[in-house]
Amino acid sequence: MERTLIADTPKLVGEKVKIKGFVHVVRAHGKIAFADITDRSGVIQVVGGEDLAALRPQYVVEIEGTVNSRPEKMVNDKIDTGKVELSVEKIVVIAKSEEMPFDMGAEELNLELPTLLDYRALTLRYPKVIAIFKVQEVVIDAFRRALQAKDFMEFQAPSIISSVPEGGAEVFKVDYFGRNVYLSQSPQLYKSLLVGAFERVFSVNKIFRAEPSVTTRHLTEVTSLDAEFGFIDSWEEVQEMEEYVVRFIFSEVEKKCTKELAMFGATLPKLSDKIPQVKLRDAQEIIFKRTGRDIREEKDLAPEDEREICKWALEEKGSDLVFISHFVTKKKPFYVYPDPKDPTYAFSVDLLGRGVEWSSGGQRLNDYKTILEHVREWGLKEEDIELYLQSFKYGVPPLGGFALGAERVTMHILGLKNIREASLFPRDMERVDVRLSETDQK
Ligand code: AMO
Repeated sequence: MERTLIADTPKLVGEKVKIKGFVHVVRAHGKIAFADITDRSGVIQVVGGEDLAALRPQYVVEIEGTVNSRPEKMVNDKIDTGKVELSVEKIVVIAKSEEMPFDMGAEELNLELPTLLDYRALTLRYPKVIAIFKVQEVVIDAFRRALQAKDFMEFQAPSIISSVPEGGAEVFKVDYFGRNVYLSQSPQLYKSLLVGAFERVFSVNKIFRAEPSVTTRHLTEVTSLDAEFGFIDSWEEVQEMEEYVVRFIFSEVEKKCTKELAMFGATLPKLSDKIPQVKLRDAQEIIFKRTGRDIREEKDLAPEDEREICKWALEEKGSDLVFISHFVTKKKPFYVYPDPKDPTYAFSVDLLGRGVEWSSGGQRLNDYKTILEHVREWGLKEEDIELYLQSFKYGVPPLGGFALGAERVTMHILGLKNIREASLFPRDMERVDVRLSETDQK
């Protein structure tokens, strides 16, 4: 008999089927037993006797039986197969599982984060954990499709690079045949130079940040959703493109992830007709007026400022998202485009959502001579970014772009407390798959 996917069983009432999947939970009541069996398509209740009662959580099984309608009062509206159940006729155990270290059948896993991650290969099987990554897949796929629809071309960015495009110390040095190179902090220089070849590009790739602190919003390996395009008329065009992409992502998640959102009691971020936008200086003024905290001379927003300006955006503009523009030029990487009216500030724009930064972006310098001046001023070596400079030497149109962190977007769509939950295999300074102990240090 061919395998039937669990999701198809409600259409097959009265018929014999064979399902294959995992035992999620077994409930034995005397001679009668119930089990929830999951496969990639869903979950179904199976009814049987001693054979079924003998199964253990996470056993891999093949079950033949008849699909029956459940009695009215046994219908479970919470699952798609809630109107049916499978009466067991034959069970084959395909693979056994050892004793569970915790109750995988519980309504909520309720594990401390370290335990959730120590047992990642197992906890990834939990339906609510699976749901996080279904949402993330839709986010990434929507990012791709939104840009493809605007004629952007996908490229594969290198991970081994010779320079530190974003500046700062948060970079992993790699011994490369006796020379120093780095794990890519960002595909920034490649996406910009590719504008010279393809005009509009995007990439979905890993970036690496040697974040020396353990916070709820930082990883050392991040999935970066990068876009860059040329022939822009202004930095605002970059912001508009980003808004279009983010709206498309939300609409796709709304369409395809109803079940997953419901599992988390999550609602998509609220949007007004247009995502509000404020300059850094104005944001600081707003925060000062609202809280009395005078941060007006600061060069950037601290995490509590980001939370406050997001609160303002929601209360005053009805939006969970807000663009902050015109950051301090010297606090941004060398490639930012200073505002000609006031070069202290740059045509850069961050998107904040639900209290946290989701992306950075803006217009970039495209004039070769000005780029060389910035390279010197920012203390970079021309030879480290030779190909990038080569592109601009031979002419690149006005350009800009942005990068969204896929884990942060997923985390804030679902209201997760820690970004690690939104990464299949999160890396931080204390963990690479397993917890790193001091004795591991070389
Ligand atoms: P930036 O450094 O702001 O900008 O990174 C872009 C976005 O990537 C995500 N992100 C992170 N997420 C989790 N943990 C981290 N350690 C981490 N670092 C970054 C965030 C952030 O907003 N080249 C520019 C982008 C551009 O201008 O196009 C850049 O890298 O969501």
